[in-house]
Amino acid sequence: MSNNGTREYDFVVVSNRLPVDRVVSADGTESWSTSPGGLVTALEPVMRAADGAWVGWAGQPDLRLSPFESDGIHIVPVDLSADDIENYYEGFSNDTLWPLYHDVIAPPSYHRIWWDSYVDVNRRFAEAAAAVTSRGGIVWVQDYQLQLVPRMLREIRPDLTIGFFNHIPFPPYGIFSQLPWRAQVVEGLLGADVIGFQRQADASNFSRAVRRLTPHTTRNPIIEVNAERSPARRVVAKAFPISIDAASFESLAREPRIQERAREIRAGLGNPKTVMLGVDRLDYTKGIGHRLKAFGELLADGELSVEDVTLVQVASPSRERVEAYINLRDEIELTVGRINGDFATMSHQPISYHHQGYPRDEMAALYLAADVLLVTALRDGMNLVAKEYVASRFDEDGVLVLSEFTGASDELKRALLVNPHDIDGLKATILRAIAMPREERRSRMRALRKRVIEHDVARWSRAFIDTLRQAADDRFQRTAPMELPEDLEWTIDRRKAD
Ligand code: GDG
Repeated sequence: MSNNGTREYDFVVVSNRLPVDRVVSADGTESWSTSPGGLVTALEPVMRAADGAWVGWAGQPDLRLSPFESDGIHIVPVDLSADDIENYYEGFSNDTLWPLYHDVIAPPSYHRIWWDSYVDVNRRFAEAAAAVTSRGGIVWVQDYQLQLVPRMLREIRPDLTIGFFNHIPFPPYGIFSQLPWRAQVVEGLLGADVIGFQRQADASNFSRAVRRLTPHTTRNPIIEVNAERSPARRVVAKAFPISIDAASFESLAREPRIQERAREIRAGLGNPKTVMLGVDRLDYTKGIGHRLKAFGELLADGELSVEDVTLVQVASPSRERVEAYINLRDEIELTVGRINGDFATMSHQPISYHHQGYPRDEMAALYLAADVLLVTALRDGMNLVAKEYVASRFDEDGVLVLSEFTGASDELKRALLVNPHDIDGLKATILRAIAMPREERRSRMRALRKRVIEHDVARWSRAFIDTLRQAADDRFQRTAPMELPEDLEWTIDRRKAD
């Protein structure tokens, strides 16, 4: 407990979005349900063991909530106004950083007013974390929306050990250097003791940006940060490929009701010989259009017939107020409509398209129902859908077609790897997946499963937190015991009052 009565925690996770959703029932009563995301599952055991707290936004504007507890997790809400959401979240996060960090697949927009809001909101997150973390505690900041938080937090609380994990790619310098605020972003991240990336290539891109933009020296995986008036600080920047709770996907898929549902799904599609599946947020990084183009051409060429093959495409709604996403939806739905119009028979439809989100049970049934999973992302930090498919296939069947431009392709080498830009190559790979003999499917799926089961999300969070603890130990050995500035409590209180 701090002097001003705020509860403090030794382990604090900070992410843009809290792991809980606000549910308002018909009679107006309000409750919170834990969102079943991978991050919550990964961090829940750590949070419980450390009695930790989660700092983030509750997903709706102007809620002005006090800290509360949900399902045993201590929640510390950060309030965002409608303007913050427009400028910091939909603007700078999703219309500047997202396209820039995904190889400029869509053109990023640069607006100073969005940047100002990003700085302002990052500061509020840093202050919220500073106010609830105990002396010498650990703070783990998540993702691209909060890249300035590590440095801002270190300035307020030099006693803390700070980690940062980037869930999306970190772009090559030739692309990153477009960002008008590139140096501020790099210095923001360098406030952390450990910076985690999905792939080694992302960590290397970051180190190169550090060399180009700052006077700091890099010797993989260490960056020596030299700041005026303080001793050099060591930052570790390396890959920690994220994963899923593989065991829970497998046990869900093993439930008889899920297997029954998988059979029902196939029957509902008219029991085609082959069911192919795509599951993506409706996002231009996911290469949904490339997948549809390849499938449409295979039907047009007569290499696939609508009686034999159905493509189920789940495109879950995403960022629906951002213009690029509104246009993407129109494009994809036009293409789906054309392919279905051109090739449907009275009894069969080539594409079963769903602009909806589904419960986890239904996802598991879909994975079991699919002979082929198509992941054709043009750039993707990791792609958890690929890993979920593999984890669900306890029957050692199913073929994973996986884009080389996903982080997952670094690990899942026995998938059928494709370059989604090469439409002929993609078509050939789809045909190969459909025709693959059972023995080859089994041997490939076995190898994929071994990787996903051994490298699950618990291992990911353990590896990151161990590195963070190690960094903290090194820091305390290299420097004299750190004294908290005397006016620290005052600083935090004053900032909160502002
Ligand atoms: C970012 C990075 C990185 C999707 N539709 C439904 C649904 N989902 C679930 C999937 C999966 C998750 O959402 C999507 O994760 P991905 O990894 O595929 O992609 P992003 O959303 O872009 O995530 C990515 C990830 O962060 C983690 O670091 O891998 O590269 O872009 O779990 O199953 N889940 C349910 N219904 C749906 O309709 N229940």
